Amino acid sequence: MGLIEDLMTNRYLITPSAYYLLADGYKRDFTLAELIKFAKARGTFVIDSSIAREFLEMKGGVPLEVPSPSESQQFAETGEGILEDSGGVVEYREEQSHSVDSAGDSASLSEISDVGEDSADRSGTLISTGNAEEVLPKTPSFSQLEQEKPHFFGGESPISTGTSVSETSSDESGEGVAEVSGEVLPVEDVRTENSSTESDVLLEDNPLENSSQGPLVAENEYANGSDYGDSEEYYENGNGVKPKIVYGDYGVPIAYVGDEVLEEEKSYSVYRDVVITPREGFVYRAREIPDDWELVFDVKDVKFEVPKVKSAASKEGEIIVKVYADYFKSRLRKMRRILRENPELGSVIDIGKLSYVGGDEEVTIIGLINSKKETAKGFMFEVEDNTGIIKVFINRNNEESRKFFQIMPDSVVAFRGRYSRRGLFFADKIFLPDVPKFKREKPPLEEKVYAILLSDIHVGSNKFCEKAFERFLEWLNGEVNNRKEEELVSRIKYMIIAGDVVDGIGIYPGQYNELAIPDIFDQYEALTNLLRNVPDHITTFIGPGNHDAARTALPQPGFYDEYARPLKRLKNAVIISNPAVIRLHGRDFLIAHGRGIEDVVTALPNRSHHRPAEAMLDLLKLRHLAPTFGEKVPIAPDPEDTLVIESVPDLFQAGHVHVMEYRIYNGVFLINTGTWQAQTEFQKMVNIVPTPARVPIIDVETARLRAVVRFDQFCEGV
Ligand code: D5M
Ligand code: FE
Ligand code: ZN
Repeated sequence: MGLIEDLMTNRYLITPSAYYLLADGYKRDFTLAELIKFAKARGTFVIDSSIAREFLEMKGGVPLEVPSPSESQQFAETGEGILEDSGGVVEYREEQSHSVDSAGDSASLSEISDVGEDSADRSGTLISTGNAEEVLPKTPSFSQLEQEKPHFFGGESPISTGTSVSETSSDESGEGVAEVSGEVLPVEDVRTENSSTESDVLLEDNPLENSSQGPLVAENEYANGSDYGDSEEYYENGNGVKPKIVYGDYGVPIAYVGDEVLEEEKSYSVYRDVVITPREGFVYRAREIPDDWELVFDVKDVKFEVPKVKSAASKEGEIIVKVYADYFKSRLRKMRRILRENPELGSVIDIGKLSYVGGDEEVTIIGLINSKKETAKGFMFEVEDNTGIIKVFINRNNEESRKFFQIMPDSVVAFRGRYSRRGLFFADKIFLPDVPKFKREKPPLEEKVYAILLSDIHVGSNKFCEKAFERFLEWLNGEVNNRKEEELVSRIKYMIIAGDVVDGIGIYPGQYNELAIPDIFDQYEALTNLLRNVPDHITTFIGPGNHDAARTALPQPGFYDEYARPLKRLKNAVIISNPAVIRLHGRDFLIAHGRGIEDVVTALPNRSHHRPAEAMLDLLKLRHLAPTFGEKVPIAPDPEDTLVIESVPDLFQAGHVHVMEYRIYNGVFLINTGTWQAQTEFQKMVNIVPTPARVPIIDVETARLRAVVRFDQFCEGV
């Protein structure tokens, strides 16, 4: 056995650079026992290059000369040396990308509708309303109409480019109620006041705040909140050191050599002291309502077939090509099924068989959009299915051609028209997969039950709105200010968090400077410490986003266990994949982090990060969460496409863009749930203006918004 295996058998680890130094002499110049004895004497179980060098020195070997940090800096500058463990932080600087045409802002603002609905359901607007009578002094109130209207940047025009069916912008703001499909649905905007409320006092009075932190407090917290034990994987290796072992990809053990620094010695808090006790006597109706949830889709449950290649000697590249081919076949198959549900589609024919049909016969083809472009007379697409590729043309005088602006590269659509012998398909109708105009009614629920939707908490960022989040947790624990809020809180039974739960490390250039918790393990620890204050009867679903310790490419099955382990201690928390579908009391909630929105904004005209619900609608109509391959959103080479929106949800939640916005389309409620992070320097550069600390409360029965509770006044100046 080799040095690595021998060391691992003895529960010692070696870094690659140390291995490089020691491998040659192993069993020739020294024995395993000597090396382990040396490491043990040094009080470590990880043999790194400095231990290896000292060991070789001790043995009389000649260690490799490695420059000191300052020397290595010089080497680096002259490009002559090998930089090893210099410990320096590499600073990346980004060019200021583009300035903003701010003149566009206010002009467009009044025209943007945050809640549009399809014309079929043209029955009103969904707008937060004011109700002056209910405003009580020093209490959160149903405040003056506060439209969840993001600022509009970039001078883009909000002109609808899509079909008339979908793109109704509502000018009828100021309506007090939202009428949806005949029902009258009030949407309230609850804003917790900042005028020295009881809750502020409660925070300051927190007895644990001034007490010593560390083990004693930790014990308290177990007794007080969730009684989780120490489930970290530690082991005692006989030398008094209790190192933590984590497992990387493929189960390779990695040494977590973070020093065991007690919290009081750290320069940052992981919220051990945030211990919120439920308000005495507060009655939670939700406790009495039986749980009724089911994870109807989770990527972790999908059994992917291992790709079959010709022989074991196949090159890696071949396998990847094969898997992506399977991936797109799977997409095509699923999309065909969706499209065929549309009775208007007519007879569908394979592209490869077009030459068999007569030129005057009207047929339908279904295919992936390889490319699309505008021509002098209309629009040209290159469309592919399993049997062939064809160019499809639609004349610009045809109303249908406007759908060109809703079609993203690599999405699947259907064209109805005629095949010309010149190898061109002339379309006169375009079908997006879309969702049916009418939804089947679901049986009513016996009692009102609510779900709250969150995303992009970004714990660990120095822009994380911790005060607002703590205030929110107190609110959940019954620190409400009026009867209306009491009713809301009392019936909250579910909480869904759609990714970016922590800020992560090294997500974008310069991020390190904006971290309050510069350690990924501690970020999850901190999040857990906050979330254990969520009352036990609330089931919390937690999914990953691009800032999380999870696979970067979509879909994201979950969190990497070794980092997000603290989350497991939470009672009543369910880790979900990105995407996932949760069925709450018979209503399907499609939850995705929402990176696909970025691709929509890139690919389609007149789309903006500041109007995410509109981009979410584009995705819904294409029935795919990230249709475009090879742009901003990486897609994993799974043999099955799990990003297809296979069944029509009642609600579609996404986050990622940090702007809260919602709308209704053909009975589906679409909502982007904003963030708990104030504007970062990076977002300042790219002109993203977040709407932090707002909690949408969803009435599970209707899968519509019941109220928005705002904690953003606690987030100012973060
Ligand atoms: O994403 C927060 C917001 O920042 C979201 O609107 C996307 C945007 N974002 C993220 N990365 C980039 C890059 N590289 N360029 C432009 N815009 C970006 P979050 O995932 O929380 O960082
Ligand atoms: Fe985010
Ligand atoms: Zn994100």
